[in-house]
Amino acid sequence: MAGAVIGGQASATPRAAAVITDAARVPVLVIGSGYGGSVAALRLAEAGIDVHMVEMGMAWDTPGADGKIFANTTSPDQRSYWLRTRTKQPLSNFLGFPIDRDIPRYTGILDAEEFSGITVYQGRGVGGGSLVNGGMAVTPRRENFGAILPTVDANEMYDVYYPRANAALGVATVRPAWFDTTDCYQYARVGRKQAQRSGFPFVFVPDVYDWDYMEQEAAGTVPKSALAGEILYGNNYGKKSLQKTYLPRIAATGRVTISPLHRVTQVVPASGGGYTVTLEQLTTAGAVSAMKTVTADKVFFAAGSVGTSKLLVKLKATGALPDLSSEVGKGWGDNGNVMCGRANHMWDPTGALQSSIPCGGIDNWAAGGAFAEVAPLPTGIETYASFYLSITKNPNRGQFTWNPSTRMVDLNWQTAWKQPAIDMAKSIFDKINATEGTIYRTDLFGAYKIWGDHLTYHPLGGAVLGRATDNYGRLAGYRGLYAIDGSLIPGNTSVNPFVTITALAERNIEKIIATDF
Ligand code: FAE
Repeated sequence: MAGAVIGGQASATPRAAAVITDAARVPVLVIGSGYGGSVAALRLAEAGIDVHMVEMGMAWDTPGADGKIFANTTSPDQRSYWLRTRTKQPLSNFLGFPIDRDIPRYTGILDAEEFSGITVYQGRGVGGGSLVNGGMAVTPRRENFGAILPTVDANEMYDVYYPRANAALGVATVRPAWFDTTDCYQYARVGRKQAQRSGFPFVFVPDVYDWDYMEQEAAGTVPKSALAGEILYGNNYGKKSLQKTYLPRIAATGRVTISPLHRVTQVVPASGGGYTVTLEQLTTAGAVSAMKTVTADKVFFAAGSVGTSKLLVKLKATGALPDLSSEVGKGWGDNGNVMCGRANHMWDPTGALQSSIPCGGIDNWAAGGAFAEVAPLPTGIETYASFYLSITKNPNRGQFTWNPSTRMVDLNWQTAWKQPAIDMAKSIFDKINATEGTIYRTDLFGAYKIWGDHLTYHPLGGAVLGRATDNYGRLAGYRGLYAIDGSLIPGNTSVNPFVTITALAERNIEKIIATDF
């Protein structure tokens, strides 16, 4: 299936014209096809440079037996998880009971990657995290930018690169008059009312979901996605993932090939210049069906914060790229993610029908260090629950290190390091509970557990800009190697990260094309 129809079935990714062949010599290899990788590929191709993208996940362009490309959140199947035999749902429990179930092992779309003390959720496939995320597309407040990327010129970002990213991603905000009346945002209106009654500012959160399409879903005139609970395992309609924005533009240049189910394992300097890159071609069962070795003049690491950090730490420690900076692997943060639910009174129902796309949040960053999104609990029944994902100013940072005995990369995070995040979230919800006379839910993350403090959706850092790289993502120690994804950002963006990742990639690639090619 091909052809981009905004709002229509998410099948707009062009089929890879030709997967990369063994012994190929290419000008540019991009590792990963999320935000950073897509920005790099598009701008390089527009500048007349041929690019090969390699992506360890699948293409996500072919419907399954049910006629849909993506599985529904309420009925996970093999498409839902990356090489697991049991689901690992972020909300692990309901009414205290575990809700995970067995599934066939498959190269599914959502990776729940487990490190000590934290599970890091990531998208797998052509489009990276854009395939699984909530589409919340938030530009940080300008006054917070200096703490997010201290070495980057804020004027340039807010005048040029944030607007460029927002336009290319198709960012927009819910229509307030519709928000005020639609059943599917009753939960968010309860969230707004309760925030305001406790004196907290409620703000609309922009998103890349097609809001006109969602209004049509509510009117019953189009197939449902947000209103059918689709989100974590992909949206079949409505969401403008990279499959509907950057990737069709990349295809239109005619200069880019994309090789899905290809995983990079090794990058070493090539004897005649450039870099020799080793790729494993994967089956959908996760087995290696072929090994390929290609040579690239330049390599862009866009495997995401975790993927890029793991590769760089391993390549430095094993002697493949020994001159990489000792900063590689450092400065990793969870964007302060923490989740919780509150139990409302019977006179404050949050609605049986809930749009899976959040559209508003509580901004207490300046006073309490937390920005809390009012998130859905799309169970299909009335739960009287309010649910929140908070992004907080958690100062703790982890480090990736090479473990020679397991030959794997570890992350030294500890669950206790979420305590500052919990305290910052409590600065909002203790007050709301006091005002409303309500309590926290204790049944969503285990039996009698209030805080979802075991996970993050927003891994950031590990190849921090200006430390492991220069101020444009050139990796120290090697000409022609770049990091261009969330690994550049030192652990926190004060809001959801992908707009900042995209805008920073736009800034960096413009400079790199002008000076390095
Ligand atoms: P990313 O999009 O993760 O792309 C990296 C790609 O590289 C992936 O496709 C990998 O499969 C691939 N890869 C990794 N290792 C290799 C390898 N060795 N060889 C080949 N390919 C490889 O990176 N952010 C928001 O701003 N708003 C939201 O609403 C939001 N909701 C989220 C919800 C969920 C459930 C999750 C998991 C994330 C969410 N995020 C959200 C985070 C956002 O998706 C994430 O910050 C970006 O996708 C990161 O972009 P990168 O380009 O860094």
